[in-house]
Amino acid sequence: MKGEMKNILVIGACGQIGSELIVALRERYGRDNVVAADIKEPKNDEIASSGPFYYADVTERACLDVIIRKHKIDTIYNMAAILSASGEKNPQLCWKVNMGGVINVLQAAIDYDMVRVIIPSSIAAFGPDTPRENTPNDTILRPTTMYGVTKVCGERLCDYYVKRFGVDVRGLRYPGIISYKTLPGGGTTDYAVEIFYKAIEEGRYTCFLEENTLLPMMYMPDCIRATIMLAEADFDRLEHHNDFNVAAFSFTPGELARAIKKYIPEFEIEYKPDYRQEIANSWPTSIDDSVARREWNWKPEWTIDSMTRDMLEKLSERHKQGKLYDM
Ligand code: VAH
Repeated sequence: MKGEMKNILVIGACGQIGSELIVALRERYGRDNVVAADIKEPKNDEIASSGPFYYADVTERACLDVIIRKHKIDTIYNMAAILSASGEKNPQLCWKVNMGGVINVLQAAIDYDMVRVIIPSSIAAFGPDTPRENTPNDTILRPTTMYGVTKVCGERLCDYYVKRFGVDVRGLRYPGIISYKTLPGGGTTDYAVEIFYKAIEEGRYTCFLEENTLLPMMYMPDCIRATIMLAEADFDRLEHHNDFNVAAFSFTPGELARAIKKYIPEFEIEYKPDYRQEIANSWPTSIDDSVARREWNWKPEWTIDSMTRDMLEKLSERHKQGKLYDM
């Protein structure tokens, strides 16, 4: 145990998960003890006005060192990544950002003797020859996307740094994450967020995946809670490190459309699969998260119905104020 997490750096703080993680961590650890960094400026002042923010590129180690030294950072959450769909458009950049970020954060953990680093993985680490139903935590990892390759490499590198250098690194294999505070970018599961905006704005949505594409998903409040629970878990209980399966529910675009129609009966959907269909077909349909439940008491709280109701409530409120896309 390397001591308590006191001064935290969130890299990728303007991303879909990072932008909500920073707010939750500031509430929990104090606004001046949680530093935000990203390669893009915050869209809203919730991040910039609620504590320190730096423009920083996770692949530039010198940028990180300036922040680490100035704020005596002892914990890093590395949320910076290029996701699956964008990664297939520019695989070399995906490797550079995702792996460059992981190696910089792991090396910084050694150089500054950090308490902990959180380096996420994803269900994208699995591939088409992984058992797709109730996918076990420890199984075949032969992904067919560059994003998935970076996640498997990241997992193996993290395990090596735990065993070889004693770094305390942890991470979750996130499923598709649904939220209303920021628009996701470059993901294959993004349809599950876009559909809510279009349902409210236009009453119809053209989905880029086939109707029956079953994928594991999670609502953002569960995602943030799981991330912080794992970060604060007792290291001595952990047999795994940054490759924990977590799940909440799985649904298809058709099932999500039917859940939305309970609130917007006139909602219509059509399906026009694109290149992301092949990516989705390579991923699990459901996840076995028993290891996370055993090692750090994971348990989801949101369901597809409670998530749908909350998403529509929050976005409808913003739409009424003419601010649907004001992030
Ligand atoms: C993506 N949202 O679609 C991410 C996630 C499992 C999916 O990794 O690429």
